[in-house]
Amino acid sequence: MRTSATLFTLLLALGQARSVSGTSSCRKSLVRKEWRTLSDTDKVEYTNAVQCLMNLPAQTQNLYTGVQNRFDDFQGLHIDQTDFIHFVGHFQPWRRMLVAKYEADLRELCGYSGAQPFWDWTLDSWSTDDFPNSPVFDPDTGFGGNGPYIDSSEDNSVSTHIPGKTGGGCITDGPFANMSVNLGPGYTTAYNPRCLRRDFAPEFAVSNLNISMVAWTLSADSFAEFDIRVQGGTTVPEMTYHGGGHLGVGGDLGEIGNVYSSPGDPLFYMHHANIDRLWWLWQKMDWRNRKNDIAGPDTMFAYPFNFFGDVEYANVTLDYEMDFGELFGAGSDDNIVKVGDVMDTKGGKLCYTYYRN
Ligand SMILES: *[C@@H]1O[C@H](CO)[C@@H](O)[C@H](O)[C@H]1NC(C)=O
Ligand SMILES: *[C@@H]1O[C@H](CO)[C@@H](O)[C@H](O)[C@H]1NC(C)=O
Ligand SMILES: *[C@@H]1O[C@H](CO)[C@@H](O)[C@H](O)[C@H]1NC(C)=O
Ligand SMILES: [Cu+2]
Repeated sequence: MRTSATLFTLLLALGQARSVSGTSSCRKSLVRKEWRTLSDTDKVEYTNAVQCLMNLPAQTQNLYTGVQNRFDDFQGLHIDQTDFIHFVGHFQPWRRMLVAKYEADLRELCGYSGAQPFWDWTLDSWSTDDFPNSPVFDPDTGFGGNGPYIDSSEDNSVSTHIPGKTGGGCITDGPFANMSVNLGPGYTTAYNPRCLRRDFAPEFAVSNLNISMVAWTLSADSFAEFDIRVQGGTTVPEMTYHGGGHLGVGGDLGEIGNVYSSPGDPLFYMHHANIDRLWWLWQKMDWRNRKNDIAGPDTMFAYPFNFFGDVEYANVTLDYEMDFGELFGAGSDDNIVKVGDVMDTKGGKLCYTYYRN
């Protein structure tokens, strides 16, 4: 990887993003900020709002039997859709809409006054000592930390063993220490209440979430290539920053490392807001050409993600209709969102931007 050249590209991108302004009917956009730039009061307002979602009635019981609350609706949808939203061209668009809906619910249902924050994990990935000390894991002004160590090296239920994992048990501090993860693990939306587990893997995190990984990803010159870099592969050495966030925190046993039930950890939304920010940043580096650049298959593990052989597919286009179950209300037309509706964070169905800290 040509680190100096790609870092230069990144700096150039940060400069250019400054001059981009909004369009259409989105005049006063929400500005999403990095977690550590929020005041302690704002941080607690956010985690309180997430707890509020966990205390509001579920709306998708018809589809996912185990959902107990509004937070679970999002997890249920992700579990149900997992095999249609990974290693596809709408991987990033689907999550862009999911996070925007989560943000809207925090504001509209729970009175949260801010924007969805993001976790820029590069700031915690200079060394393996930095990672577990991220402000994001702070027990008082964050999401709490790791679980106690559990040896999972012989655990056959673990699909991908992450080297250097350091936890695995229920988290013991922070606002989510006593939360109930209600669905999963894996492909089930039956009610299965349990604690939230984390299993930090600092070495894996540092090697996938560092600034050169980001610079390399952003140096892709087409969405097709960018998206391949973001999604990475399915084995440990092939993983990149998307897997880095999930498995750097989730390790072998953590909920956020489960490809189906990962949104059971509230950090999912902090990680995916950052993934979304980097897509936004990549788009802003050449907005004219990239605001409509989309690629990739409509079917999981089809070209170019055909790791397990060829799969029949069509390419995703701006007219591709993404499925949100009943997240936007039973029978609502809003549950179908076209890729083209989410290409611009300040247009179509969206109205937010990112603060460059
Ligand atoms: C979680 O519950 C235990 C037992 O009820 C309690 O001692 C602990 O303080 C609680 N922790 C948090 C963060 O709420
Ligand atoms: C940063 O990430 C790259 C992969 O993109 C990796 O090769 C390199 O070893 C990482 N640096 C550190 C210090 O882990
Ligand atoms: C999908 O797009 C790629 C890249 O343009 C192209 O090579 C491939 O043939 C397309 N596949 C289909 C099924 O149209
Ligand atoms: Cu993810």
